[in-house]
Amino acid sequence: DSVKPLVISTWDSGKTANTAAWEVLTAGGRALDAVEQAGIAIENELSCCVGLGGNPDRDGFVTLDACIMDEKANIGSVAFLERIKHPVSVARKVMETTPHVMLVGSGAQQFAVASGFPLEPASLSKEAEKSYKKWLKKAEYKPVINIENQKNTPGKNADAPKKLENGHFNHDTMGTLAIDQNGDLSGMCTTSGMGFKMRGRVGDSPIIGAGLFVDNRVGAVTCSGQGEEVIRVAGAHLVVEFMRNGDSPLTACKKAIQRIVGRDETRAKSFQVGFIAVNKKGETGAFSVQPGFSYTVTVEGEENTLRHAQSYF
Ligand code: SD4
Repeated sequence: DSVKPLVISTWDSGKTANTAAWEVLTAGGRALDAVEQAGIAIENELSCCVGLGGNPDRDGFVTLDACIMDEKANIGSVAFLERIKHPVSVARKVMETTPHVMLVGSGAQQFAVASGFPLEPASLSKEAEKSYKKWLKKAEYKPVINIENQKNTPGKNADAPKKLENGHFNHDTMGTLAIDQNGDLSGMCTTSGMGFKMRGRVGDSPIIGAGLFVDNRVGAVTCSGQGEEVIRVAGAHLVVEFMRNGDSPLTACKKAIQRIVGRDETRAKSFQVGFIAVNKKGETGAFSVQPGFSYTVTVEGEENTLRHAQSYF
């Protein structure tokens, strides 16, 4: 017996994503449509780390990464995409209307515009502009652990999510995984990447196998945190493989985190990575390097339950 439908998303802000996905799932829609709607909902909100309101790169430009994967291993991805509001939908268009799986930079933007996505102004959100000005004073690249669950203030670290001036919670790279009423799995991941990154830097989030992986026979995985560390171990794919070999979602996420930390435990103290996973039965699990990683699960009768992942440290 499996739990379905089900949706699980990274961080506290997974509530927004899950709510959008749940509407699709309860109406009998595909998991693919559900996760795309989750991405769109989160890209519409002001955030440090997703969509056009996100923190810019060190040259002051917001550049977006996203990908999507369905139950048939169809995949689409965009990276280093500027001035387009819904990278997750562009990723889906790449998947469904091109012979390719990934488009980047000006080519991705050209494709998006040709596909009917409006070109948005290149301006920063008020929050991002404040953060960027503050950042420019020192101009050091120092990712803040769990920035996704904090107010958008570089250098501050606190556990509790704080409300932004517009009443939204600040949030992060949003990864969403869903099982639909048919029992089919899909996932998506969308982000503005690490704030104040080098121009042209791409993280794990648009890379199938790193930031997201779905195997309809086994399960689905996505993650948030320091993308370089996730790419190094092909993170999401690694977690799916552990589940394929019989591990529960929790154990699989834990083993992948141990793999990442095991390279250099001292260095691992300075970064965050958190995985969330769901298996074909609808069992969920998560694990992170640092405390403070949260995720949101929605199933019948239990909507948007916030859970805190266990962590290595
Ligand atoms: C990245 N994994 O670009 C993303 C960042 C992230 O919440 O998760 N932010 O490396």
